[in-house]
Amino acid sequence: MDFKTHIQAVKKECLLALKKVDSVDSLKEVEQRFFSRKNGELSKAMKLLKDESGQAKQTLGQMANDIKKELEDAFANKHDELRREQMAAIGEREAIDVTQTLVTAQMPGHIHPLTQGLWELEDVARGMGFIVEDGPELDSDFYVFESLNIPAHHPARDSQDTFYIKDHPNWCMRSHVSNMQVRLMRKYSEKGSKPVRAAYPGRVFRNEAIDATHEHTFYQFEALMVDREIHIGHLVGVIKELLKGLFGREIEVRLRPSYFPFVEPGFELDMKVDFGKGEQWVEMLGCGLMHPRVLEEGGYDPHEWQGLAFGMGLNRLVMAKYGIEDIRHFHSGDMRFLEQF
Ligand code: FA5
Repeated sequence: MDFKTHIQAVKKECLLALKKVDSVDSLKEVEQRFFSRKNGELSKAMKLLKDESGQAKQTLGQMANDIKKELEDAFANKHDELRREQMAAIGEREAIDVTQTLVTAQMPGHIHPLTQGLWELEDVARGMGFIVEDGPELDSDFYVFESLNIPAHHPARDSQDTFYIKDHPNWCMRSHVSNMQVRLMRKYSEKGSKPVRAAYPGRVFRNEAIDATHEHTFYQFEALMVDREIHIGHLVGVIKELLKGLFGREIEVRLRPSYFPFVEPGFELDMKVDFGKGEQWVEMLGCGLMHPRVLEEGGYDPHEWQGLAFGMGLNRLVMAKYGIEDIRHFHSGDMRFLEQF
């Protein structure tokens, strides 16, 4: 077969194969079959050119180049055509019907159970004359630990291990909202000591082994009072009033002596609750009378002033209120859980 007949046969065959192509993958296969430098049909045909000579060789060479160019264009067009089809299919598949009724209009959102509990507690606290304050989640080691009688290497740091900022050892995610104690007292004592009643709820963080009652990120509701005559009666009274407001009934509690470096004496308060597996005593909060050194840090003379403080685990209170058996439900994003509140 002479060169001319051969290359024209290859062209015909190639155009026929191209016609049958229906996907980018099969296009690649055909391209490989004809254009592969090593053993493509076209390259093989081109090699026959060397048997020709003189003027004929030049004319045939020109013709071969034209055919090659024509086939390349045909491939490019086919490729565009396939891409367009592909995009149209995606458009069809992922179309958004902007005229469709808004789904959210039929499924209004509602307030998260933790926020509901928080707002209820805030209401009761305001009713007792407490101002509600907000504080930083990322804070200095001073406010989270030092100012609360917890120097570096104090064992109390182990139970409140938290998340530190790389290259900034003096900053951490607060492990309790007690980081507000000295900050708040300083604010109130700045222009001469005055009595304080403040609540300061918020999110806290701990390097914690997670289980049904422990999260690494949870909420606390803390409050403090500073005045000239504060005693444990006030402490228990305020706590019981808050619990009564949240639960809508008198709550049975038990106070156990405990140790927090920033109070003296210190206690833990347990509540009898049913998380769905029968009643049991569960630790709900830490509390106590303010340590003289903390009062002093806050700008109050401990010989004249006294204070109380208590920090409750908001997640656990809300669990107790609704009989929620696992703390991990709160941040699960599971609608079956959330829709119950
Ligand atoms: C504190 O955080 C103290 N700042 C509380 C305090 C305030 C004491 C003022 C004295 C005066 P504690 O680590 O025990 O204490 O935590 C307080 C409450 O937060 C616990 O009683 C519990 O209800 C809740 N809690 C603690 N760790 C977790 C956790 N990992 N997940 C969920 N709730 C927790």
